[in-house]
Amino acid sequence: MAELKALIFDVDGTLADTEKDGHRIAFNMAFEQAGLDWHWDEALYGELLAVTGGKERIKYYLEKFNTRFSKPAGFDEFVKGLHAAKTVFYTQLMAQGRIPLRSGVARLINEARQAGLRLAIATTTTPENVTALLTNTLGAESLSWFEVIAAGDIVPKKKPAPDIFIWALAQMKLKPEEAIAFEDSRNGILSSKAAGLKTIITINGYTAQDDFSQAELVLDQMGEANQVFRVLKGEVGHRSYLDLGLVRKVHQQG
Ligand code: XBP
Ligand code: MG
Repeated sequence: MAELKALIFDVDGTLADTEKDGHRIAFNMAFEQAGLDWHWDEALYGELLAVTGGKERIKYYLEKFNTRFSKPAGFDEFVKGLHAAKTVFYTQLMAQGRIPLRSGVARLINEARQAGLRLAIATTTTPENVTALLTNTLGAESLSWFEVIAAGDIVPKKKPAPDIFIWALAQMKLKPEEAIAFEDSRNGILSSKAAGLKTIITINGYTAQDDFSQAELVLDQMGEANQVFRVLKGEVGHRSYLDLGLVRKVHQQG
């Protein structure tokens, strides 16, 4: 078994619960600003999460849930404009410190840094959103902790395609067996597994019912010493939260 050299993190849903109270709100603010009567409530947004990428999600909404909207000339530019406005609103929400990191995330990242492991991010979200989340949670210096931040349109095919993880691995000159992925969703695990990565899942409200049969470990959260995790799949021995020792154990298995 190869030695574990790097941890590769998804962002939305994994590092922080950004979808319901972050992205969704920012989309709605952009729609309102543009004078559109579209509103994505929590339930509809859950359905829209089937498609990753904000621009792609807007198009999916119009194809499947709002077919009566007549597309303006220059439709792609219209969607791009809406999405750019959404990104501005989203980064403003992050600057207000609205969304904390999920339990255990900061601790695990620090453990990994202390152990000399390499860190990367592989996400479909826009790069500015990653910068905003990290800066407003771990501090601006945390951006330099991640050797690679693979995000947004850097690869044309977003998750569930494996491209973003493959791109991150190539940048780091690592084989998939030398890293492990952290994900929260079905699209995420389809992507990480197709890139050949062992994967640890932390579920959230939108992804609790997803099929994670391919995952090595499925938890409700990473947890802390005083915040015990619930194990939905996998072997954790005596542990009650996800520490680096357990990550290494999962990496070594099978
Ligand atoms: C994240 C996404 C993104 C965000 C919105 O998926 O699907 O589309 O919801 O980001 P994952 P943008 O966690 O699997 O990477 O609007 O910036 O695209
Ligand atoms: Mg995610």
